[in-house]
Amino acid sequence: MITPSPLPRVAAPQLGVPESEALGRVRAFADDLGRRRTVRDFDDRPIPDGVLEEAVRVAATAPSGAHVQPWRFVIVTDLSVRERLRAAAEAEEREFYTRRAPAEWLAALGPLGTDADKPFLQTAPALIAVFEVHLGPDSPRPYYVKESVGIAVGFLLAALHLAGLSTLTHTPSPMKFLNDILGRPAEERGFLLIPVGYPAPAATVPALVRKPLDEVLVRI
Ligand code: IYR
Repeated sequence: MITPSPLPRVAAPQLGVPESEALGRVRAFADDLGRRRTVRDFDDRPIPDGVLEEAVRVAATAPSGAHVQPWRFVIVTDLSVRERLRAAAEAEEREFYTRRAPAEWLAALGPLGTDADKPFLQTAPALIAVFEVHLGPDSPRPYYVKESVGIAVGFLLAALHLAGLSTLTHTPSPMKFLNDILGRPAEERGFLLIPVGYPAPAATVPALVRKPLDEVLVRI
């Protein structure tokens, strides 16, 4: 096996944020991202041109194992494709809610009120299907795929929130139907299906409470 030679190196970016501004900036970011909520009831208001593509550009800046960038993002706005995705997801979800899910899991979902109906796949003006890209004819072996794609999706959700858009990290299971309907090759494996848009005027979200910092943070 030939070991490729190291890449040429360039200067690390000095981001130039004054130290006096550091806390204020990160606090403002926390407050802003803290307003993000998963939304399940979307308006049909269209998404401004170019926003989805730029948000994917943000996602694709994520770090990845061995810099393999093992992700693919499919933006779906075509209504007939969204309808097919809804029908296929609901078929899997009906199995999940009536047969596959253990009682304990259903109990955990109870407070959130989710069920097998997924109208948001049709009503949201856009869906972003996120795939992990595994070894294939045109793709190298990736490393830490879930970590890499998970970070990229975090960037994506933050970018869409910054643009004033709401999202839902939908996890239909299994996701093979995404490959079939979206025509993706076998080395691409569904990771998440993300409806994007504006909340319907009457949309509500559960009154969740986030854990206080001292419950999620340990300092040593
Ligand atoms: N995939 C199902 C079930 C589901 C599972 C979890 I964990 C959630 O946080 C929400 C839903 C569904 O999409 O309904």
